Order: sequence, then structure tokens, then C-alpha cells
Amino acid sequence: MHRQLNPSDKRILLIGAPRAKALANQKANITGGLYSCDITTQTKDCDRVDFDNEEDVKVENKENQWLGVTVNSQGPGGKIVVCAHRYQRRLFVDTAQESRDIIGRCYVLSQDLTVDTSSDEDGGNWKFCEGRTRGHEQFGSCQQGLAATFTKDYHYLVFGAPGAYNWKGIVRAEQKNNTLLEKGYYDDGPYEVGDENLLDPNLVPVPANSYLGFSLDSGHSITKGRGLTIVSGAPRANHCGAVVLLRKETQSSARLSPEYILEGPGLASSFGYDVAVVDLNGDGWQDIVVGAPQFFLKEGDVGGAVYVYINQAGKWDNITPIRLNGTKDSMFGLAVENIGDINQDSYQDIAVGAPYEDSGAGKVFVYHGSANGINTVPAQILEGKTNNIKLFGYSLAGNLDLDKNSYPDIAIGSLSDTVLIYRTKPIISIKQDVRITPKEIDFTKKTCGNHIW
Ligand SMILES: [Ca+2]
Ligand SMILES: [Ca+2]
Ligand SMILES: [Ca+2]
Repeated sequence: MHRQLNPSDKRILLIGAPRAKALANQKANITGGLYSCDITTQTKDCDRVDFDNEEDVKVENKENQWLGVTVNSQGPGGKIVVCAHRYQRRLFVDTAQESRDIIGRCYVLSQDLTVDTSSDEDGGNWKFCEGRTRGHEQFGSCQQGLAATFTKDYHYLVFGAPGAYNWKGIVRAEQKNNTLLEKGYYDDGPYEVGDENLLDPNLVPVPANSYLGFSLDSGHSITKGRGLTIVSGAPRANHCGAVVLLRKETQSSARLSPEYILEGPGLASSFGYDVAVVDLNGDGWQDIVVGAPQFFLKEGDVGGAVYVYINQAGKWDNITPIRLNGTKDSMFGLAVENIGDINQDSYQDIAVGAPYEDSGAGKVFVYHGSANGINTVPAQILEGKTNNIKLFGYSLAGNLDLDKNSYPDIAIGSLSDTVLIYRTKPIISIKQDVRITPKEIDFTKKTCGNHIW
């Protein structure tokens, strides 16, 4: 979801379509793309955003690049990032030495969905693995952009590249913004797990085949009052999955270092497939929600889980998470999202996708935050079946009020070319209670004076 402020104040839904057909000037057939949809009740009000509209087959290949695998807005009037994690660089095309490196690439667009050529940020120059040492033990399969996000202070763009260093995976935060410099803001970064200068895989806090950078979110007040923490899932770390809390070391360092690692609960649960930073109990400390869609219990009908970690004043060592369970084979937790405070009770709320629930129709569960952390009984269950949709809940977006009724709304993606928007509305329940005071009327007492009319 995105809010444009100029040239007009407009709320739009941005939809990544990673299997969409190529644009006219591209040589590939299937490139993926981005659609922009106005918020109306019409079904045909989405337009393809026109960018990434060229291809030089001597040095790159966009076939099946999955543009739109990630789409994120910086916030009202801010930038948009959209990525193609399978974008390939090519060398020595049409020779015996021809090589292809799946480095991935991201684009940044201005708030009105155009590429502003005078902006340092705008355009497709976000491909940090280009030109680095090749081979899958290094940066030849980076797959930058499988996850990407903006930090909430408008300062950094953060990218996940889960294929770097033999699929250990890395996370990188960087900024390119001369306007900010002119305004006196500091120029710093980039920061990278493994160190931007040393490029040392031994500094990555997870083993090979962990996929660090598969999911991303960030926030302040996670480990320190004002410090920035980047939260990234590594769903195959140690076969159990992990979520790594990262911070930049110092202003002079080029490194993102682990502060805490949340360990997955069991074998092959894909703990960290998605993560969400959200203050569920309203204490000012950001809590962390982690999806583990392949979690299962041998007994019973449990499949897929979501772990809710309630922040203990910035200390993460001894937190016992609350587990929310899905049903068997539902992939509950494939998507988790901070949807804002949808019932306006001052506690932020979350949505959880279970796209394989109901034999692949999919369901989305809404949970309300509370003073105690989270209400573990879903406040609402939204169903794909009632809308004839398959794999409903595969992606989620929220925390923006699309129809200006002050309640944040929810967009739910599927794998059947459909996105549904749920417009949140207030529910006012009126409790009738008639009281009579005093309960009995004493006719012997006169309270109306002596005047009888
Ligand atoms: Ca909290
Ligand atoms: Ca709430
Ligand atoms: Ca609304």
C-alpha cells in the first residue's frame, strides 16, 4: 500500500506480479512487473507501471527475473522499492565461457511511480553484487531483493540477498541521497553482514544454506530506545530456522552485526520465512512476530505456527514466545504482517496468512494486540473460499487507511491473480441499560416543595 502526496494526495495499491509478461522493449518473454491500482470498487483499475523497459542481452537477462517479488512503500510521499531477485548478469555471451550470475536487482521509484532522473536513489542501480567475486561461494547467486524494506526513519534501504556466500545469505543497508546531505543529514553506510569492506563470510552469524535475508523488517526500540535494529529471517539456519537481530556497529564501521538470534523451534519448520515488527502491547517497545509455516506436531492437527515475542525492555535472551497454531498443511505463518491498530484500541494488530488452509483456498487470521501481548483467539478469519480464490493469504499488506475513515485497511494477495482489499469499519455495540433512580419512589416524602398546582 502506498500513499502519494504529489501531484495529488492519492492512496494506491501496488501489486507485484513476478510472472507477468514482458514490456514491449524487453527481449525476454516473462519478466514480471508492477501494477498500480486505484482504490475504487471497479475491478479493472490497475495499470502496469512502465519502467525496466529495456534489456541489453549482451550483459543481462531478464527472463524469469521475477520483478515484483518484493514491493514496499517508504510511507506517505516516500519512495517505492521493487525487486527482481532472479535478475541475471551475463558475461562472454555466445562464447564457450558464457556465464550467468543470478545477482538480483532492485528499482527505486518516486512517490508518483516515475523514475526521477535527478534523484540519486531512483532507478535500477540497486544491484550490489554486480562486479563482485563470482561463484556461489561468493556473490554469483546473491538473489538480492527476495526481501527489501525501508527503515522507518527514511534513511536506509535494506536488502536481503539470501544466496550470498553459499546461501548463508546477507543483509545490507544503504542510502544514496544527496538531498539529505544538503539538508545537513549525515552520509553513512553501506553496512553489510560480512562487512562491506572485508567481505568475510565468517562474519555471517549463520551457516551455509541458511538463507539469511529471506525476510526483513526493521524498527527502533527493539533492543535500544532509539537505536535502529534490522530483523531478518534465515528460515533454514541449522535446519530449524532463525531470526537475526542486526545493528550497525559504529558510524565508522561498515558492518551489520548480530545482537540477538532467535532460534527456531524444531526441524524444518521454516522459522523466519516471514517476520513482522509490531508493538502489540503498546508499551513503546517493538515486539517481533515470526512465521514458521512448516512447523508441525506429530500428534494432532497442528501445522504451521507463528511465534510472538513480547519485548522485555530491549532484552531478548530469555523470552518465551507465545505460539499461535495453524491446522495441518495450512502453511499458517507463510505471511505475517503488522496491520496497524485496526480496532483503534491503541494496541497494534497482526494478520497471519495460511494460504493452503481449506484445501488450498487459503485463510487469513487477524489477531488483536492487548495489554498482555496478544489475544490468541483470532478476532476475525477471512476466507478465500467464499471468494473463489486459490492460495489466498500468500501475501499481506496493511497499516494504511485507504478510504480515509481513520481505520487502517488490509490487502490480501493470492496466487490466483486476485488481491482483495478489506476496508476496516468501526463496529459500535450499544449496550442497553435502563436505570431508575431512586429505585422506589416514596410517596410520603415531598421533594417538590409545598406548591401544589
Ligand atoms: Ca511491545
Ligand atoms: Ca488493536
Ligand atoms: Ca479505512
